[in-house]
Amino acid sequence: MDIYLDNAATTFPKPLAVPEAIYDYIVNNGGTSGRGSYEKAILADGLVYQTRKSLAKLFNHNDPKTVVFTSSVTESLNLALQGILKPGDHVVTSSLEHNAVWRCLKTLERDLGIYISVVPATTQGQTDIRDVEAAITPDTKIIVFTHASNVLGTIQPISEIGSLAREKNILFLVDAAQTAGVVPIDVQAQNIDLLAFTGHKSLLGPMGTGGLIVNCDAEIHPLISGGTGGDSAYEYQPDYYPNHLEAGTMNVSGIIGLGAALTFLESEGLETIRHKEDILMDYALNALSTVPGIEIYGPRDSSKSVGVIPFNLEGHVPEEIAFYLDQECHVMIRSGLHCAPSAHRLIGTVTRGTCRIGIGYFNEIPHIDALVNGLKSYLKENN
Ligand code: ALA
Repeated sequence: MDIYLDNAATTFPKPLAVPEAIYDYIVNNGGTSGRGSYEKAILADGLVYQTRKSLAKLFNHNDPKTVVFTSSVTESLNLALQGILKPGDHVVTSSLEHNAVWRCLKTLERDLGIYISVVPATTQGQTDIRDVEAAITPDTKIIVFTHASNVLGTIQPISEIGSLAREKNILFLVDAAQTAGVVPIDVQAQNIDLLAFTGHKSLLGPMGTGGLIVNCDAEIHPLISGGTGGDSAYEYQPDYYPNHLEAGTMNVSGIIGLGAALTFLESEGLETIRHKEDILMDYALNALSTVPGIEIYGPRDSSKSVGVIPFNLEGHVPEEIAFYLDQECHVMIRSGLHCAPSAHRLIGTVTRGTCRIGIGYFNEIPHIDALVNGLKSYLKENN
């Protein structure tokens, strides 16, 4: 039996309703969205709009038209940062950012002349709101924070940062790559102006789907220009949403698959999902601590973290451990830097990396047992 424990990279499996909805659309419909007046195109358009509505409901956003679809959370973050920042603007960010934020900011620093302040964090990845406040300057345009680190799992104080940003009239952009679908998010109550999310992680949808919730009236310059299916004689990108930020034929099949995943999530309930992942996380933390020579990083507390556990075995190379687990035990985990070197700098693993398990809703206790047994047999064979 294959055991998948890399759900922080992408969730697997997906609810069967997801491939079924995609299959049904491709085989029985196939119409484009926003571009045709025939019945199938109107039906496809309705399904896309329904997915916007489900996302707006999930994140308590009041306008489905400002749920903008993108191909990934990386694109959403680039859209927000590149679309808003101007030369001389200052940005406050965390010590835990994924390269989706960090490389984008560094490129804007080099090519546009923005300024970046990085808020310190503890080695468990915890951020103190006073350090966020201290980093703000009169030029701060955006505070961009990951909601939870993809390396350490640590959940960031998003509500407190949101209140601070609102009080100081600064835009607040949240990277919800690791939290959307498992940790409740309320863009209104948490004062989140821009929420970037992906469809293929805890939302349980297909790859190639993601979006940006625009809960503010900041002008966002489009990343790309092109056809929107309407106002075609107008020579620029329309200024109304979602067309302002969506150009080109949409990923209708992916969005319909995401819509089916959202229906599944709603019927299971976020609380049930989070509760199950917390139980698995607590079990995994205990079971892993019985492995000789293991060093586990992060908060080691499911209430402060999403289902991500990074670890090393003293004297062993993470890639070799992950390779052994896959080849000998059919257990899939991720090793390396996880595209987030800043978080590895915090825990002193930037040259070596770590192993990382990512727990998902479809994991069960025997999967954790297989991982722990696999690590113990690796040690027996390699010590
Ligand atoms: N950023 C994803 C991960 O953490 C791909 O694995």
